[in-house]
Amino acid sequence: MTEQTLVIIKPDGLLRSLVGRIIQRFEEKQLQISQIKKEELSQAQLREHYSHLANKSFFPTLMSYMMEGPVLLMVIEGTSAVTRTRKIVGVTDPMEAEMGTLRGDFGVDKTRNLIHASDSVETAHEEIVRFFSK
Ligand code: DGI
Repeated sequence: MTEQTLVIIKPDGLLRSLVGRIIQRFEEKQLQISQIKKEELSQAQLREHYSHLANKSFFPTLMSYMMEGPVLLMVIEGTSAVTRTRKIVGVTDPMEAEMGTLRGDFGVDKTRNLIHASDSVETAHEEIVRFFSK
C-alpha cells in the first residue's frame, strides 16, 4: 500500500554534507520525495514533536542538538514507506544499528543519530500535518 512518512535530516546531516547520500538511499529503494524544505525548527515545534520524551534526562541535549542549525524536512512516499524508511534509517543507537543503514553508517551516538523517521502510519500523518500544513 502506498504510504507517506516524515523524515527529518537532523542538523549535522546538513553540516556534514550528507544530504545527497541520504536521499540516494531512499531513491534507490523506490521511495520518492513528495515534499521537501529546509527550516530551523523552533523550541515550540520540537517540544511538540518530542513531547513523549519530555521527562527524559537527555531531553535538553536532544533539544539543543536539533537547534544547532537548519534541518531538512521531507515527506517520503512509496509502498510501505513507513516501515521501509525505518529499515533504511536503522535503530536509534548508531552503535547498535546495522552497517548499511543510515544510522549504522553515518550516525555518531544516541543523540547525533542523523535522521528522524515516523514510527507508524498514524504518527506519520500527525507529523506531516505538524510540519507541512502551513
Ligand atoms: O524513533 P527514534 O528517533 O529512533 O527514537 P525515539 O523516538 O525513542 O527518540 C527520539 C530521539 O531522542 C532519538 O532519535 C535520539 C534521542 N534519544 C532517544 N533515546 C536516547 C536519545 N538520546 C540520548 N542521548 N540517549 C537516549 O537514550
